[in-house]
Amino acid sequence: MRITLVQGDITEQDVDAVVNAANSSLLGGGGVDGAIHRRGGPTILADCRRLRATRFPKGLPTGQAVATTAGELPALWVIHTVGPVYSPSEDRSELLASCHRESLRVADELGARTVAFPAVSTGAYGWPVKDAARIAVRAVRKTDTRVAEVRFVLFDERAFTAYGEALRAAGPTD
Ligand code: AR6
Repeated sequence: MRITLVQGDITEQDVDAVVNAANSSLLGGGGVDGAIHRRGGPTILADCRRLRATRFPKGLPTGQAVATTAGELPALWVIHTVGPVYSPSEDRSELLASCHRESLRVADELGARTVAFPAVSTGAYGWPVKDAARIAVRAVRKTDTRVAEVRFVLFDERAFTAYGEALRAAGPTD
C-alpha cells in the first residue's frame, strides 16, 4: 500500500472513498463533516438517516466506521467514522487507531482501492495533531488491506507538516 499526502480539501479528491470525521449521530456537523454534506448534497444525509433507523439506532460508536453513497462528490463512497474526543487524562489512542483500521475494513468490503482520510479528531475533538498523525500513520501501515493508496488530505500546513513527519519517521511503505 502507498501512503500519500496532500494539502487541500477532501471533498475535491478523486478517490474511490473519502473518510468523514463524523460524530455518533451521523446527522452532520461542522468541519470536514459539514464540508462533505454540503458538497455531496442531501443523498448522503438520507443514507445516514437510514443507517440510524436500521443498524445504529443509538448512533455509530466511537472507533467504528460505516459507508454511504457519496452523492455529488467525485468519490463513490463516504466512509463515516467517529473519532475519540481527545482527553489529556485518558489514553484513547486505541480508538483513534480503530477509526483507521475499521475505515480500511469497510473500504475492503466496498472494493475501494483509493481512500482519502482527513486528520480525524484533530479539529473539534481537540487531538494534538502531531500525536494524531503518529497514531494514524502507524494504524494504516499495520492494517492488512487490499487498498492500494491511502491519501491523507490535510487542510492546513501544520497538519500537512505533522503527517509528513510521522510518515518519514515510520520509514518506507513499499
Ligand atoms: N478537507 C480536509 N480536511 C478538513 C476539511 C476539508 N474540507 N475541513 C476541515 N478539515 P474536524 P474532528 C480538517 O473538526 O476533530 C464535526 O462537527 C480540520 O482542519 O472536522 O474529528 C463532526 O460532526 C481538522 O484538521 O473533525 C464531529 O462532531 C480535521 O479536518 C466533530 O466535528 C478534523 O477536524 C469531529 O471532530
